[in-house]
Amino acid sequence: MKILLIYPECEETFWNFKKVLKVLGKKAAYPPLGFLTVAAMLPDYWEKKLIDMNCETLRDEHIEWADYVFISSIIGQKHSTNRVFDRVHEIGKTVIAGGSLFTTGCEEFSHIDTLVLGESEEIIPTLIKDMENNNLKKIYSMEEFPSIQKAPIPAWDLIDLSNYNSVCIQLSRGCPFNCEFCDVVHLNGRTPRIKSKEQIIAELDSIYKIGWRAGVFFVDDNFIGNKAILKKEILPAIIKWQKENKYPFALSTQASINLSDDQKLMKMMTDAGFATVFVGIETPDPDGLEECGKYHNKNRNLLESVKRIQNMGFEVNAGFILGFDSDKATVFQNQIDFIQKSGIVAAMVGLLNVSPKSRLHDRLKKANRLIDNKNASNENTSELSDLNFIPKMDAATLIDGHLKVLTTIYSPRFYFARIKTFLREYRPKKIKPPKIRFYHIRGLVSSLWFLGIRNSGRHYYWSLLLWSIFNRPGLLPYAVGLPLGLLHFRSLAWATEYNTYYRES
Ligand code: B12
Ligand code: SF4
Repeated sequence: MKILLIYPECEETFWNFKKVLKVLGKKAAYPPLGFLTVAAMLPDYWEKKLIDMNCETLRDEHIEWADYVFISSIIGQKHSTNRVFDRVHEIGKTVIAGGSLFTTGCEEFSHIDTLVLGESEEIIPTLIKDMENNNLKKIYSMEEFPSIQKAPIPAWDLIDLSNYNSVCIQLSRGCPFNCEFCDVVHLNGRTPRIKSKEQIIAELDSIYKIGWRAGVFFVDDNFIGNKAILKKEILPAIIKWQKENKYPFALSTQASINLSDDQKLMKMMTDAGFATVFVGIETPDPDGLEECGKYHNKNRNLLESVKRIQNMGFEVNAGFILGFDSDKATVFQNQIDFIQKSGIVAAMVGLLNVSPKSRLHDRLKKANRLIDNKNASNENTSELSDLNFIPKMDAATLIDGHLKVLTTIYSPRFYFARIKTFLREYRPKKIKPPKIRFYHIRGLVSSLWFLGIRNSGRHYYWSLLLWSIFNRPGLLPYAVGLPLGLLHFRSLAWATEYNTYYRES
């Protein structure tokens, strides 16, 4: 049996660092972890080919070669997914699709031959049998969340890792919280399921053995969902492994803000080599936090929490949302002020977006406030994206306010000021510096050329470098590296600006 696995193109979003990746000589930020996990569950005697359209062009010959075509997508790949599906059908092949795009929005994809909804570890054996007997069903769905300990080591051999900026692995699925807008509880449940320490070490070994020596992103919904096992088993095992192997990987992950309350946990994480953490802050306004049920962010000084994490040796990236019912006209300036004071350099500010499988969907449906908009997205970066609910605030004010936040925080003046604020707080753990690689040199030259010479805000760049040399000389590599993100964030702000005016005209 010949299986073609197609990973469609990712749209222009916060996470699509195309411009930065290009200067670093990379094609995509991360490999498609879910798909590689699925591929590893298929029989060895089947032939498999994976086309990540973010790295290479999908050609008709690829599709003609296959007996079946598998597609894996999340919401930011919807338009490319539809185009791929049409082409595969024109060529006359059967499509089997899975991933969160379909799990949360399967009604929209009833034209696809076979949909696999939810986590697939317990579905794949039946799927294989049905494919071999030519007896495919329309829908396969999980009855209950499978044990994550059944997840195999991803089939890394199907991709060229050098195309990617960072590798992804996963320790746990699920999050103990239940924020109103979030569909993670539907996708992965509220009780975090966690891999064994042997399993995660085997995964680290697998990427080490194929020569990877750079970033590893733990894609958990909330890495600290089960703190007790982390502290007792997992982190000690990762610390030991990293020490034995001389810290080959710089680790990053996603966690809730209560990480800042646990000094011991933060210390263990930095000892394990974690250096970056993405946190969902959403809004500094307590009314907004109350409304979306993000109680763990309430009744705390959020700025202090961020600083505590930075002081412990993490770069903090964070997500922010505009469009809550409680948002007042001041929300835009408040978000800007908070982001600037926090030193969160990579701040992802999105519009509220209603996932069909969230509590927010149920509430707004009852209130008749949903808009049937198949192009909905939490970012306003293309004419295909739009709101999918009626906000309390006037919609045009919301869209304009979102644009104002983006163009302000991604302006050179604000961006470089944030880097300085961050470097003042940042106390990285001293780990042997990584071996200099070609892409580090490319990064240095690109930073000097694009930000120091060609950028209209170059005086901010040079002033940051000088400041760093005199005040935080040990952090100079960060003062040179972090500005590169501006190449991406500026283009994100411009795309939003273009789209806002396109819509208004
Ligand atoms: C890692 C991650 C990312 C990475 C993706 C890296 C990569 N190339 O894989 C980055 C940081 C780039 C990212 C970006 C975004 N993400 Co994201 N991300 C995640 C996260 C945290 C984990 C995904 C993951 O790797 N899981 C581990 C693997 C093993 O699980 P899996 O992918 O679900 O795969 C399993 C099943 O789905 C199934 N399966 C998957 N594919 C297939 C295919 C077939 C044929 C079959 C049979 C089965 C199958 O089998 C697998 C094993 O059980 C999820 C949260 C979540 N709970 O899913 C959000 C999530 C997927 N992201 C989300 C969003 C909204 C985004 C962004 C749009 C955010 C933004 N505005 O910028 C962007 C879009 C990027 C894009 N692709 O266009 C949403 C998607 C909502 C939806 N309904 O689709 C999620 C669910 C988070 C959330 N609740 O908001 N994301
Ligand atoms: S803490 Fe994050 S992953 Fe957990 S429910 Fe809230 S938004 Fe979703």
